Amino acid sequence: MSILKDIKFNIYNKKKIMEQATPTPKLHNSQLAEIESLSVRDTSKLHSSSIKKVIVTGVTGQDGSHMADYLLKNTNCMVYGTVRRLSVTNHVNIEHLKNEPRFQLINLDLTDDYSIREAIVELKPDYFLNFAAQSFVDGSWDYPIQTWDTDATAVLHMLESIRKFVPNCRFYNAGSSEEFGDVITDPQTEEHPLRPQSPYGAAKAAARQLVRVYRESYDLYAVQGWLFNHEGSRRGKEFVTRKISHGVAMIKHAIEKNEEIPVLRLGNMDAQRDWTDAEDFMSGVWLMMNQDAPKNYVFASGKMHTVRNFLEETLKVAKIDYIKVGKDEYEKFMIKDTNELIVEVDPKFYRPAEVHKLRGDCSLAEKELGWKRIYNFKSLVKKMYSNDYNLLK
Ligand code: NAP
Ligand code: G4F
Repeated sequence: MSILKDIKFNIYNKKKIMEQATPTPKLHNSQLAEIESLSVRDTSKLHSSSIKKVIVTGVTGQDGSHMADYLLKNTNCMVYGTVRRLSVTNHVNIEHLKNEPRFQLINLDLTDDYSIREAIVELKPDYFLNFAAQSFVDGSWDYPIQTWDTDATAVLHMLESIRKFVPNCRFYNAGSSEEFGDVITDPQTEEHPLRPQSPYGAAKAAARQLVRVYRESYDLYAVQGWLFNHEGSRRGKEFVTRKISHGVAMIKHAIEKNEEIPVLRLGNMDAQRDWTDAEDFMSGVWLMMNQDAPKNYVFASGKMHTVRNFLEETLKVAKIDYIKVGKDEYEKFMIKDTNELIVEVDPKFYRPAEVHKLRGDCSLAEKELGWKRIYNFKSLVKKMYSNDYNLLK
């Protein structure tokens, strides 16, 4: 068995090997609630050359944390997750990795190009997976410039440093179905034109062009997948699926405790999305990063549901019998027996411009990468609701 295989199966050997691979400095021990992040100034001697180094930006977020889990489980890579300084740290999605010897946090802020360059120059990664972004579409109208800086300009800084200092490093940027925006065919394939409808979609589309230009100009392995909406228990609570799973779990607890019911307020119930379990996408991204030649793919479920469908499925899983009245901004859901209000539309959640429907065609990824999904819409709803219900207990 190679020493790399030992890492996976033998705790004693794992520690021993990582002492060789990462002599200094050590992660903080389990007394601490959070993992201490290091300046890359301190990490230049953290690895042996035989172990591949992967930088995962946005590791505190949904996808970055799942990607770290995927890599630690399925590869022998050393994973460097990036974090930025916040007044109150938010390591809940990576809490379980605090004693993992192949996982190290480093500091990187998308708005600080020096920190991007330092990470690349000092670590000389084999892969750079960029999941960090201002990822909330609605928020991109509130913070259009910050969204552009983080979702487009920062990508340019990454590409520049990679081409100058580590041209063999494989680069992934997290692209989005929001780039398709105002869609003209259904479902959308890799051939669909970019018609973004939000500052967020426009920034991701610009980043895509930069990735292409750098790939073609400098022969970099640089790609940007089109990932359709993906969700799960690590999703931020402002996104509609988690807002629903959390909101319905709150309603269920209130019913069970005979307390006042917290009304869930939503925006456009008719919007349609192609929702996949986020865990299913990690293998797709990694497959995309390990082909003979770089190529962009669509990742999706191929199924489309309205926001209303997601809500109704969640109410069903929660075993809440309801009646529905009204239309558009007057649409309301009430408990069947008591007529108590549980959900209503609030136009304040409508967007300045809406992407009305998105559905991806992932047949190319299935055919060329052999990518497969495990979960479906119903299992996703069940997982998200159960997680929130149990968290609230
Ligand atoms: P997320 O949960 O919002 O995570 C975003 C990550 O970016 C967080 O770790 C956040 O750090 C980090 N970040 C934000 N601003 C930063 C800054 N200035 N400097 C450093 N880090 C910063 O998003 P996600 O759902 O995992 O999505 C991951 C990526 O995929 C994003 O690029 C998103 O746009 C894209 N995407 C997502 C979906 C989806 O359905 N989830 C679909 C298509 C594309 P903090 O924790 O410090 O805020
Ligand atoms: O959950 P959402 O905020 O996700 P959205 O806008 O589709 O963006 C997500 O998916 C993109 C991929 O297509 C990613 F690139 C992006 O980073 C993010 O992960 O909203 C989904 C739909 C929208 O049509 C919105 O108008 O739900 C509708 N909606 C209705 N009520 C609501 C609400 N959205 C939110 N966030 N909150 C509501 O109350």
